[in-house]
Order: sequence, then C-alpha cells, then structure tokens
Amino acid sequence: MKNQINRRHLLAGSAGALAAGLGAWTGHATAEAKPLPALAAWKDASSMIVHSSSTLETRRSAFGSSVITPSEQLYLRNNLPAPEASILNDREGWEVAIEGVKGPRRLSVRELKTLGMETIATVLQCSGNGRGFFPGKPSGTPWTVGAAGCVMWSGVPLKTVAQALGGVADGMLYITGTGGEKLPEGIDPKSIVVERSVPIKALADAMLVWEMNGVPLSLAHGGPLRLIVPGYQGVNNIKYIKRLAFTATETDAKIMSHGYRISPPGSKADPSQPSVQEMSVKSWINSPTADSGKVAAGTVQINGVAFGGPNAVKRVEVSVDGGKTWADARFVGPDLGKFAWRQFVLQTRLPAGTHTLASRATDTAGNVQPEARVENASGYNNTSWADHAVQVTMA
Ligand SMILES: Nc1nc2c(c(=O)[nH]1)N[C@H]1C(S)=C(S)[C@@H](COP(=O)(O)O)O[C@H]1N2
Ligand SMILES: [Mo]
Repeated sequence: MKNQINRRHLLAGSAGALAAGLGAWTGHATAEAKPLPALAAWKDASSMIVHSSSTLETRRSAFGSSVITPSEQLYLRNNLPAPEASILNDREGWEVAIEGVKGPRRLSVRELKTLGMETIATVLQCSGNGRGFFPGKPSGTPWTVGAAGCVMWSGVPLKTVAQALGGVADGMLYITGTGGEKLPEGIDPKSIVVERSVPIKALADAMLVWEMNGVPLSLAHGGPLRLIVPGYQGVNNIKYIKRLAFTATETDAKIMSHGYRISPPGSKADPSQPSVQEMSVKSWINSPTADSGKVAAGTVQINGVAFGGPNAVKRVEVSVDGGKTWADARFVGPDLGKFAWRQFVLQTRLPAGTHTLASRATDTAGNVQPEARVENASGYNNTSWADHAVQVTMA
C-alpha cells in the first residue's frame, strides 16, 4: 500500500523515469498493480504478479530458498471460473465417480480417506511458464518463471483406489480426469470442460489429494479434491475432480484435442501434435536477479531451483559469463523426492560491473537443459537456459 502511494505520488509528479527506477529497485511492476481476486485474497500480495483474476504469478524474488513454496505465494491458474466456495462446506461429502475399473462407483472424500494415505512433494508448473521469454509473444499469459512452485500434497494413491474397486478394467490406456466447474448452459460441454487424459503409466505415482502444505486444500488450488500427476505439466493436475476414468482413448474434450499441443509456429493446434504431458529438466536462478537491486561486489550466493520432471535432477551448473564457462552448483536443503525441486547454490566472487548469470540442470537420465527454446505456436515448455539467464549489476 505504502509503495502504491509512493508510486502514485511519483507519477503525479511527472517523475516517470524515477518511478520506473523505483520499480526495478523494489522488484515491483511500475504499472498500477491489479488487486488480488476474491478467490485468492488470502495470497501474499507483495509476492504475486496479478496478470488477471484467474492468473497469478509468483515474483522471481519471492521464491526463497526453503524448498517448499508457501501456499500464500503459489501461482494460480484457472481456465474456468472456480466453483462456488460453498463446495467446501462439506469437504468429506464431495464425491468423485471412479470409472473404467472392474467395480465402478462414486466415492466420497470420507471414503477415500479410509482407503489409504500418502504424502508427496511435487513441482506444480504451468506448461506456459517461460512463455514471456518467447520473442514472438504467443497469446496466453506471459509468465516468466513464477507459474511454478514446489508443494506438499496429502491424499490417497490412485492405484490404491483402483485396487479397492477391483483393478483397472481391461484395455484401458489413459487416466482421464474431469474438473468440477459448473459449465455455462447452451454450449457444448466438451468445448469448455477441463478434462485431460494422461498415459496409464502415470498410475504409478498419481494421487487424489485433499491437503496441500499441511492444510485442507483451498478452493483456489482445487479443494475439496484434486488429481495430482507427479512429473506432468500443471494442466493435467485436475482441480475439483468429479470424475476419474480409466479410458481406452484420450478424451475428445477441446482442451485435450485442440489445446495444450506443441504446434509449429504459425499453425493451429490439432490432435496429431504432441500433447503437453511430462515436464522436462529445467532450472533458473532466483537470487540475485535484476530485482535484487544494488548488490555489493564480492562474494555472492547464486541461488535457484532445479527439477527434472519425471526424473530426479542430478546436477546443476552455473555460469557467470552468459554460458561461456560453467561451475557445478551445490544442492541445499532436504531432498523431498524425485518430483520435488532442489534448491541449488553457487558461492562465487563477482567484481563490480554487469554479469549474465545462467543455470543449466541435468536429470538422472542424462537429459541436459538446452540452450535454446523449442519454438511453438503457444509458447509451451520453455526450458531454455539462455532465456532464463539474468543480468545483475554489482556496485
Ligand atoms: N478443474 C480445473 N483444473 C485445473 C485447471 C482448471 O482451470 N480447472 N487449470 C489447470 C492449469 S492450466 C494449471 S497450470 C494448474 C494450476 O494449478 P494452481 O492454480 O493450483 O496453481 O491447474 C490445472 N488444473
Ligand atoms: Mo497451465
């Protein structure tokens, strides 16, 4: 609030350039910040970039180094208006229809809680994270790094649920999850419903969860019940899940057939193109960045996050000369499993002047984060280390 007043004051005083400088210094955008939407009014406003009422991004400078992303700082992305908050009045009574098993039936959260319990840490990342670095400005939210977080989930493994209902029916090749949003009347539900299919191999790790970071799942993040598919892109983690079906084919919902496809630049999405499924190895630096303001020349701790999608991350290298030379960074903090991200740090000395800092991760399968992004029409899957490099000025 104080910042906003200062900014208004400066702008009113026609000190636009000074205001822009202040913006860079504090890490806050100089354009008048949009307020948090009601759904996420409980978020930490100073940590978030509000793109729209359904798209909130975590500031690069807000990630911290303690591995887990606090719920108040986690990004938000809703393709449809969220359901009424009243669906949380009876969390235990929320039902999901389990289909494509030998004994299909509806299960309440109350019943799911009797079947099993597991806790897992995963990276939740929108497939459009990094879109803001595409020079062609693809349509969609121009996320830079903050459409991602590392979160703890508690619930029941999906394979336990399937076993309890007699096992997966023969011939099923996909897990199809359907979101519980209320759909507008008069239009084909398939054209708008959030319904995604992932390959059945995801059953090894998938969970139905009711808790995030130690508290009952908020409405913003999919409460009362959410499907979590570890290692897979954000869109596959269906919130307010009301139907979980093992299916022989992918859903023909538009969000699957003509959305979230890796389409050649300038082309339209179609079902023959690769779908946004597993994530790829990626890392980026969160400190210092241009947002850090003036950093004193001398010893610095270059800190960031790295993850491998379906594989654990094995190695992170950091460059302080724009990628000409690299040094191995050290992992810091606890290892929360292969689907979590790792914090890394490189301690080094940086003299006065401007430096280009980059990080490059390698996963346990030997995949190395690439220098260049793969161009595609919608700006998905940007893992380019060059795009994620930061310039810092040491004084
Ligand atoms: N039911 C439902 N599930 C959904 C979505 C949605 O709009 N509705 N958005 C998806 C997308 S695109 C992303 S990136 C993640 C965002 O999760 P978050 O808002 O909890 O960060 O949820 C996914 N699951
Ligand atoms: Mo997303």
